[in-house]
Amino acid sequence: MITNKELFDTVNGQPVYKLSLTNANNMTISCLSYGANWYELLVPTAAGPQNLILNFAKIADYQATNEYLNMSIGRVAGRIGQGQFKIGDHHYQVAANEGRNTLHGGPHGFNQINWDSEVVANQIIFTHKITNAVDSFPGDLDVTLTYTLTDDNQVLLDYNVLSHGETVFNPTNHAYFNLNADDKNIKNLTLRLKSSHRLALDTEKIPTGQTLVNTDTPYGFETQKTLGAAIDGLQTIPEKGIDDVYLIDRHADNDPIAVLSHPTNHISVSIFSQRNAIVLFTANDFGPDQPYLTKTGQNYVGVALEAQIAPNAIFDHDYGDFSLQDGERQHYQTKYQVRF
Ligand code: G6D
Repeated sequence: MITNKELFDTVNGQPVYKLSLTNANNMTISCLSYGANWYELLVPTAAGPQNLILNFAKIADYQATNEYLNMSIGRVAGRIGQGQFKIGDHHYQVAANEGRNTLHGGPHGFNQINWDSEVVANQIIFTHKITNAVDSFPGDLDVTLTYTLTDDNQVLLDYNVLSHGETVFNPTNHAYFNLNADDKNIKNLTLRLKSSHRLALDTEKIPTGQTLVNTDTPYGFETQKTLGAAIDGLQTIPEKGIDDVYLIDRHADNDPIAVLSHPTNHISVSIFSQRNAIVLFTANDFGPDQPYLTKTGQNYVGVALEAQIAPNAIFDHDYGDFSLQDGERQHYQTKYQVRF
């Protein structure tokens, strides 16, 4: 395993490092300390290394958008209505950053942190102590985010925390994938999801607590189909694409919850997770002005697949419970099997 750590940029006068790993098959991942960002997923091709995820050239570009481009997301992925929730009988109010609601951990979420970072053996390790005083969530969290690259071409994302005081924790990664070597958007890619239902969302994209059937609708991916077929079938709704929370059906540990494939170049990414939801977001309104390094800014430039516990678990424990008590540890893992 080849490792590297180098200066990438600065943020608020602090160094932002780029850390990378290359395995025995010449597959590389790299990350940025800012946002514990997944910067590159490079596979070898006849034309040279191909990045399967989107990225920018400098930190200012990440700060200029609200796309959370390939950022680590936490304490809590998704939206918390009016930033309000309960743990037991305790009511909490956290900072809003999307109107009256809290999106992706609020204005001081994981994506805003310049993490302590090191690369050791086949792991890129990010650490940080997140405090209530900074992000307004209850309790403090000792957080370790680890990217592991294996010689089986797997990328493992491990989230480990120790809670000081009760809190909530439901992290994800906001990587946008595009498996095309040329400048195509994602409409030609195929997707299969282990999901027959999704959460109903209100006009602010807050879960209503109801579920909707995906089967035989443009949202259905139980059998592999192109993202374009789904997107074209949704042009009459305001979103003009998908930005939804898919509930994962019961499945074996070695069954992927999502498989994203290119129709011809043999490249695919299979996602494995034991949590009960995955957000599918098809970048529906990404304009031409975004300076991605490998793609022209365009609608549907990438597809985000964000494994997590269903966000409405924060108010409905029928969908899970991502609260932690004082002194409690928690670990989640998302695994990406890459084929090329
Ligand atoms: C939009 O609604 C979507 C979110 O799901 C996504 O995470 C974000 O853009 C980047 O707010």
